[in-house]
Amino acid sequence: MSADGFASGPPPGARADWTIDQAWEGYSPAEHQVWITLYERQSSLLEGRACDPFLKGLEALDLHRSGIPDFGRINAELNRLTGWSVVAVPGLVPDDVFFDHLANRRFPAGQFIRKPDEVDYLREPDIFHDVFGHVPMLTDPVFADYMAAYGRGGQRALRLGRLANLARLYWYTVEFGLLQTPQGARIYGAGIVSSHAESIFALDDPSPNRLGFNLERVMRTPYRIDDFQQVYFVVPSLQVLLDATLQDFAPIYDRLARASDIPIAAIRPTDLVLTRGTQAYALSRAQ
Ligand code: HBI
Ligand code: FE
Repeated sequence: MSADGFASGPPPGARADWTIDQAWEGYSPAEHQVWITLYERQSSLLEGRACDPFLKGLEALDLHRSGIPDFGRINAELNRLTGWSVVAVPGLVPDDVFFDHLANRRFPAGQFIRKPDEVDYLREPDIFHDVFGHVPMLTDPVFADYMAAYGRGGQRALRLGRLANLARLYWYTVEFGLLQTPQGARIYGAGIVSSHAESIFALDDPSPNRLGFNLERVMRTPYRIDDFQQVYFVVPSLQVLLDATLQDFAPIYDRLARASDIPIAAIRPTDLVLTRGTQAYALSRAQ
């Protein structure tokens, strides 16, 4: 097993870059029904919660069709909009493979869909998390550039041994990021927007901290992989995200090597505090 816990090469049936055929015609009516159930539950919730670029992406890619989308169909439009395409993979892929796909504007999406009894939580990103959660934002030119820049940054972080810091940036933006708008904070993070409960918790619950986005602050902050986040970071615009990746990370990594992690629920004097959370949810789960 290699460092990141993967067997030396791609699984049987997968290509060298870990991609597989989506085999859209192979999905059963029951699998299409899971997508429809999840889609209808989320889309009725997201007006007024998801940011405009996300909602426009859902429409542009026609993801509300009845059932699991055919990557060939959505890629024609996605390619035209931002040069991105969705490729099918069996599940999580090694970090270096993941970053190479992102750097080349290919989003690796799980080919499988969760079981009806897994509707709320699943171990590994399935096609609903990846295609409903991540792909609509790839229709936005600025975010599309950010994701490609992140892929290049990930390749460099692997070479420098700084992946843990960079993974936090992905987690608190691409997965759990919030965007400031004149109407208030709106969701752009895939992990939130694909979760019914967290789409409510992230915006409405008094428990989590909501802090202004700061690149190095985020890269020093651990995250939860098993429950709602205890802190969400809010960007003033997607351009701020892209600009943050266009600087040289070497001096940042040098400073991070000498800086300690910031406790997950802590608020620092230099933080821009939008919500000083009660942490009541996290405390109730800790007992
Ligand atoms: N593989 N398919 C897939 N999807 C992911 O989101 C993913 C991955 N491999 C690695 C990974 N994410 C993270 O470890 C990196 O963001 C650091
Ligand atoms: Fe994800």
